[in-house]
Amino acid sequence: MKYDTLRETDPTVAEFLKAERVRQDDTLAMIASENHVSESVMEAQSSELTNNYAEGYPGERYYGGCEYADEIEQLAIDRAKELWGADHVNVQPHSGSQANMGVYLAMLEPGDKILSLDLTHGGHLSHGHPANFAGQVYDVEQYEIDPETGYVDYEGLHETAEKFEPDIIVSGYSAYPREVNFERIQATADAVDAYHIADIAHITGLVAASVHESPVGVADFVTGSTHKTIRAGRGGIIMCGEEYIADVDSAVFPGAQGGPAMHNIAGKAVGFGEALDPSFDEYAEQTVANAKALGDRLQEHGLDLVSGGTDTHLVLVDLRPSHPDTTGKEVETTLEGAGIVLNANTVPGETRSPFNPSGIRIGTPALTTRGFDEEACREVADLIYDVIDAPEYEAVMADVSARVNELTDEYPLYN
Ligand code: DSN
Repeated sequence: MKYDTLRETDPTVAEFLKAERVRQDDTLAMIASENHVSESVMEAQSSELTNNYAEGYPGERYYGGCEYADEIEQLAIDRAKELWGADHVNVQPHSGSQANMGVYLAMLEPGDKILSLDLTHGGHLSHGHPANFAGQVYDVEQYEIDPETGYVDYEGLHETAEKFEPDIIVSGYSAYPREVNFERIQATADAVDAYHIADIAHITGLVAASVHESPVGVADFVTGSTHKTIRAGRGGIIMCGEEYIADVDSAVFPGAQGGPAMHNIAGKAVGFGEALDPSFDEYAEQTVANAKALGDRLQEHGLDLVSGGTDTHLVLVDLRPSHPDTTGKEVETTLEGAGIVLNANTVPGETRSPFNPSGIRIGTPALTTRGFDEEACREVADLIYDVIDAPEYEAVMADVSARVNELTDEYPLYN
């Protein structure tokens, strides 16, 4: 088969892909769930494995032609086990949500009870929101963030668990800046005889680098996505102890999914290999140091951070105390105009709507991949503050855009 480049066969798509590459290169990606994978991970993800059907697991496939798929999936599994110290890892979930679905399917019957953090307090759709299958199939009760402290209300969680008697408690969050006390939540799960899923989607990389407490060996199940702080191929992952292997594996396939996305699993293998290098620990430490520096600087400007700071890769700004008339969506839109991309986010005790909430979530994983250090992140905090404080001034927007251009040139993304 003659190889024609995408530019030759489909210049329209090629042009959009090029534009996306330029967009990523020329803007500051501060969406806390995003990162920039290496070109090696991208190469693996765009490999011939996209053609392959490998239903089943290494050595036990329903199709021929899987010898290299077997090698690669086993490598991804072995590297993941080494990274997180898990007894068993399933690397097939197509996403973090699919990973959660796999555990629910493995352990719950329809109508069983899930106790999880409210989405507007930093939870996730797949933890039981009514718009998601988890909220439709299971009976869901939610716990909250303590509005005074900005930390998980562990006591409230415990009391709710005693009353609700859940089958599963979900910990791990999408917009929570503080270290999660997995052991405390496990104690509640033990007290009410519930399973515990720790969804570490956001902090997979921080846990792998021991920058955040690990729930592996504490919670019954650990789920996550593989393209956020861990910076591997896109998708999900489930970790569990020996006793749950058969249930989890059969829930993922054939329970929830058909053929695994082998090209993404190759990307996972490559990214996990990169994360096993000691330099990854430095990256994870720097990501957190950068978030702290950014958060401190925003506070010096008078902005209010939920929980007063961060232990992780993100900060959550509640705009209401400092800028009561400014919404998160307005800030998201104006900042994007200046080349800083982040997302509007609900805050605990939200008084607006999820579409136009009162906060912004700001993450440092992608900037840290580009080489940003604390000083550079403090400057980014200044730029963010300038836009929040004076979005109507064209001169401010022009200055911030110009400085973003200089920073993206100073810290280039891909060669
Ligand atoms: N959508 C992701 C996030 O931004 O947190 C979680 O799946």
